[in-house]
Amino acid sequence: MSRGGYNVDYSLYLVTDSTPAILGDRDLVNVVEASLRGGVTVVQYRDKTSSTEHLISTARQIHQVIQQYRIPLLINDRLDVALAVGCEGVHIGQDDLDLLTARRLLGDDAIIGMTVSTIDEAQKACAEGANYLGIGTMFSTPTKVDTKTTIGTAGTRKVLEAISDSGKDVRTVCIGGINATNIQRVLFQSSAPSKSLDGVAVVSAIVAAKDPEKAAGDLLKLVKNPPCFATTQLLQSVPAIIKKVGATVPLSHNMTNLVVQNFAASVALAVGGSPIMTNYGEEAQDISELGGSLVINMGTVTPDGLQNYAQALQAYNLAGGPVLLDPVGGGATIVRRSAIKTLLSMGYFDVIKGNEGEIKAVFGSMEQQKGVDSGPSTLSDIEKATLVRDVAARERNVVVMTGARDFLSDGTRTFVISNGHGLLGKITGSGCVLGTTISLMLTASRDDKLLAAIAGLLHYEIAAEIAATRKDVQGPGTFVAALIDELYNVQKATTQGNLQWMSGAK
Ligand code: 3NM
Repeated sequence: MSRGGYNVDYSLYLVTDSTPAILGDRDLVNVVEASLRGGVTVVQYRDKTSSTEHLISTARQIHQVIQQYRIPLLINDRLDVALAVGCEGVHIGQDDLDLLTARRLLGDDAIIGMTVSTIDEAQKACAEGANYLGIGTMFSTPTKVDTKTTIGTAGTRKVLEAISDSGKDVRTVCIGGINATNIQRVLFQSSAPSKSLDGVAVVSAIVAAKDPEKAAGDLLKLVKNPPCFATTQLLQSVPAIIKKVGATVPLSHNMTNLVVQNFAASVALAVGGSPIMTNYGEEAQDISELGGSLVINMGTVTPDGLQNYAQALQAYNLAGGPVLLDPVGGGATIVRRSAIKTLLSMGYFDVIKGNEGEIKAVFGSMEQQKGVDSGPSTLSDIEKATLVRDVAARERNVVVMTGARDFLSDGTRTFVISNGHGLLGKITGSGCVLGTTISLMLTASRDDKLLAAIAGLLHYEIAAEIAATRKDVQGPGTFVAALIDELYNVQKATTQGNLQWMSGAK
């Protein structure tokens, strides 16, 4: 069984119901077609009572319609029906066939979703290779009166938190009693800092609606646009920063390591800047007067290098140009620990960006970092937030700590950003070129460095998400090329006003 090569968008997941109380006397296939016109993004055919013959015939008709929309059809519970129809997968409940057997029968390409209500069920489903989880029951609902438990938004959040470090890219929707009135607050209140819902699943809000097309369209709009109560002033200002970079084409001066010079230059161009890659301190004064920003990346530090950095840092501090420090491998060697101390004493960095090991080294921790990778995290979310806040308050600047979730603070305001994609961890220099991206944003948001860091992170990580789901991306190699494309596309779409910024940021 194949998922048809579709990139599954779980934003608005329709579960069908054929009972007269919900469907009335309408034709299910017509109702599904109307909801597809309205914008549902996944359909699950669920019918607990009809004959196998009827199930197969209806599923076939739905599948024919849905294929025109390039979205997947999943069958509730009945693998035999899914196989007979050749659709994209199944949804199974806790009392149905077990996941491992379903996977064996349907193959690796099939989409298999599972209903979960508890942390244990969710962790087990993740471990067994579910593609997505239907978390519920959110609220009691007349559509399904035999639900075992209602867990509300707080219970959903606990499940999301528990699976956030599963190491698997498992998608999530919630289900039960969700409609146009509560959909936005459900998404907002259910989201954990570490993992958000990918969408909502509904039955009656669409199937029982007088006009399923309009109902689906209205729900999709609500899912795609974060509610007013969730938006912050900062987030609303992000597109303007990105646009300004595109309009002003600032110089991006990178004193960076040998490994990433080419990649960083390409990223600077894609994001809207004009790169100059030189590690020679003597040149810095002239360059610093051209209105750009400087990245000091200690990736391949040498005694000469340190002197060059100091010269450039001084030039930029005097000229007023922003400087970003990337203390690569800061906790790996005595030389690097001491280099950080020297650099911090020599001048001012507007932003310090690093992984957990590096930010710990900036803080002054003597913990050993293995190479330039951060290694396994030893800090809880609260400890990470406290660390970035304390270092930023000490330095009076902005500190960005990257990871599966990024923590950033200006000493007063502290944020967590959950965008990005696992493939960023599989390519060389992904952190370094993020530094280049943020440094360019600093030229466009000189008064609010935190806003610049948020803009840079979001531009970069949303581009990574788009790149990672492109059909032509087969792994880390093709991802690099796609990432550069999408950084460029995000810049272009933002400048043209074609990107729904508020719905992409997590
Ligand atoms: N599964 P409505 S709740 C099909 O908790 C289904 O697993 C649930 O219907 C679960 O959107 C449910 O009309 C019914 O409330 C949801």
